[in-house]
Amino acid sequence: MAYPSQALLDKLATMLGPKGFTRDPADLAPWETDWRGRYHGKAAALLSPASAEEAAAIVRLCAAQAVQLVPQGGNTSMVGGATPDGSGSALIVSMRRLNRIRSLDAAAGVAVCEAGVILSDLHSAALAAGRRFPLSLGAKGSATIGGLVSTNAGGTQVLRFGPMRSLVLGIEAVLPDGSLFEGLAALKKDNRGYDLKQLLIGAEGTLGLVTAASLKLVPAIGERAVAWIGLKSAEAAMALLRRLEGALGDAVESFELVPRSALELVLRHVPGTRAPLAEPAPWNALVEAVSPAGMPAPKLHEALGGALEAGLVADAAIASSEAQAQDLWRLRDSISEAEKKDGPAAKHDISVAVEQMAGFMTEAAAAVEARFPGTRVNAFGHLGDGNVHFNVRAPEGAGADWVDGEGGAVSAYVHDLVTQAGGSISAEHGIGQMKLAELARLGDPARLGALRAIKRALDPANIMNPGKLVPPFDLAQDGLAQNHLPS
Ligand code: 2HG
Ligand code: ZN
Repeated sequence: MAYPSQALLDKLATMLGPKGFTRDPADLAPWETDWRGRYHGKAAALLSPASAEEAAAIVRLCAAQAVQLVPQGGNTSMVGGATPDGSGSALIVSMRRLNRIRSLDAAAGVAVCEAGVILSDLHSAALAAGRRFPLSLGAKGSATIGGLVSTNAGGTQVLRFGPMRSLVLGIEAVLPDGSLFEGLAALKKDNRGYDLKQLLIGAEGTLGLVTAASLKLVPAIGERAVAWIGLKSAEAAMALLRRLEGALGDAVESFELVPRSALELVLRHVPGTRAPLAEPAPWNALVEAVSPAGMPAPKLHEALGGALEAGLVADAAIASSEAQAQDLWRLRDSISEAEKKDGPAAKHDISVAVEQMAGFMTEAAAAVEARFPGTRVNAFGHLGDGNVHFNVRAPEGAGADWVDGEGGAVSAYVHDLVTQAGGSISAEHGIGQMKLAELARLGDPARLGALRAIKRALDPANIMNPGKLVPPFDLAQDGLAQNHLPS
């Protein structure tokens, strides 16, 4: 790790101009803390390149002096993945000025977007062209394409079209030596060896700076049907999903599980929301089924009617207008925010095999609440992907320090259970800083060895997003000893 010299800072300031370079503490402050307010860092400057060439020039200059760079998009990481350490030596590279949609070919179904394009802007542009970019998540108004690629983001629409990895057709990125990898061509077939594009997806900026991506667009929706369904158990939710898939096939695009506790948090903390069902149900599913333009509306009503008769469903509300559909989605998309407002929680983003998840959740919730009295499991999310946010709320009245105290023991316990079940401790949020120690503790040696070898090979000086994703090689001797594990 090296502090940038005054000469380097001067050179960067001249190259990037006032719009692209600042050291003003007021400009830096919002980007030195993650959105959950858990990680607080310090940067020597904030760099905002306006082109891939400027980004490459930044990396070349910094690589020459082993100055570390922290790439940043919308700063919506759930795991401190875009926050610098506290040393004040790193430079934040904001990709937000690189925000052009370079091209959008509706017929081919490809959009080439720069890293700073905001997800909801891509949604609008695709719609205007009669297409759709299917990936969506609560933070769509601020999350950027570069961050979504770099974290292989998931979200609420993964069921049919997969996570970011299945939607990225090509990538342009600056590698840690400052060379520009020009891989935007949307080739369907390409067997020139190791797939650098796939390595960069989900690399959390540790192998390079993604400057643009070619993304897959899918047919626009003709009609969508959105329903909020009350259920007795998580197991019943899983059975309902399989039943709906049987009846509607891949028209079922979302199937989100919401426990009563999560809905109550939203109703308590998010103004303008109201309960979707007359009687609160212990579990709820938010389902969206779509049909392409010109096709009859999805047969969600009929399928739900059958499930109701079979006793699988307790109650259901089907949105009868687009405004109602949006209100139902708002309930789901606000859970994170409501949980944060309510108080401290130990957050877990876990996955197990899809068919195991309902049983796992039920057993793990009982085990956690018995072992840590007063805690309240709030597990919600992407049941159809085998991925839930198994968050554990602190006992009533606990302070923010609970997360790093007992919360740490809770997390270790949850992660042990998930690992024993053959699952993952990070299904969609990534490792960042938050899960680094847990990945080191629980990652199998082959996986950790390969992660480290790849990082070492592509970024030997460890300048790209240090202290994230790759657990330290050897704390005593290695450059990565500068990692900052959560205290
Ligand atoms: C979601 O699915 C996000 O809402 C955030 O991935 C989950 O806050 C969380 O734990
Ligand atoms: Zn999620």
